[in-house]
Amino acid sequence: MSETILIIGSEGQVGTDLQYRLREIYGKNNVISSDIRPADPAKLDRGPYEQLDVLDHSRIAELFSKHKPTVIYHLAAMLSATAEQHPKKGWELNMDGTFSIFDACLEHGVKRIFWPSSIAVFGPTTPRVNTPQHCVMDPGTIYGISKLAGERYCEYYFKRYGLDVRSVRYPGLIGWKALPGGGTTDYAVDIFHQALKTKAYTSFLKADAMLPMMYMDDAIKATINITEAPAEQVKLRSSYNIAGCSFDPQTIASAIAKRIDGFTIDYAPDHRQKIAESWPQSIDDTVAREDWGWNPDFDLDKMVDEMLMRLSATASQ
Ligand code: AKB
Repeated sequence: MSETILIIGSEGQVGTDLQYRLREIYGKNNVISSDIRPADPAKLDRGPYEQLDVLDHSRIAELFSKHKPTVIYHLAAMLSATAEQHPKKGWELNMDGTFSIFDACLEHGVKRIFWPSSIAVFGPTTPRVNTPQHCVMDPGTIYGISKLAGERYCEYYFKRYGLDVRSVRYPGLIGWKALPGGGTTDYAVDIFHQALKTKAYTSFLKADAMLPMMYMDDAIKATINITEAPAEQVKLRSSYNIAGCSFDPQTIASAIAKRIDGFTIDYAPDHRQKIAESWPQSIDDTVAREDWGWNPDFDLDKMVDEMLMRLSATASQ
């Protein structure tokens, strides 16, 4: 099946891995990367790249007319911790950016769009253990509020205009190709880099701040699988719970210490601890498993092995 895929926000943590995988599947020139950053001359051989600010309507129209994408992955967003520092900007980027891209999809006849939600849609009165697909959702961060509003918007556009939107609620994502930026779960990536560099890490979350997490390969698998699933299998047009593995800083630290002699962790919780305390500890993803066959491949040990192996190999290149 020939597709022209446009990734919006391609240079972020998910976009970096996603563009790589989609180019393996669809070929380098059928996947157009775009991000607010100027083109990086060192990366030009990866495939087509366009500079795009999602708040710039005329540039969006220009790129949709030029490339005629059939599938969109709209990843551009401000994450939880940064959005708490800049609530208005966070709301504008997360909401207005989504409005513009959804409208462009309708105007230009795009077949399908993936839009990411997050565990941040849940809040302090949500059940925290095995959080169900449907339950109380009272997010307390501007990021979570924008994601919950976005989910409702996805379902509205599907029902009212027939826009074929697919979405999952990402947990904290852990990958080696790119660093996350501005999230509450970022410690779980940083800890690997510091473990390899200095054998020590200071966590900005408390030792027992348990959160749902996922290895990037699983997140990319979920993202592509739901986007490519037959439409009738995607019964929820808001967003699906997906789960990888849940852990807290002390548990991941001891998994790393088993593999790196002398690794130590200490704790200096900051403003992000409060955000973490308002989020689930673990997620029930039964509905995604039943509807479109979701199934993760990585548990904590497999993920720690893979992260240390990949980052060590990159460092020695
Ligand atoms: C964040 O921490 O803000 C993100 C998320 C869970 O959506 N990683």
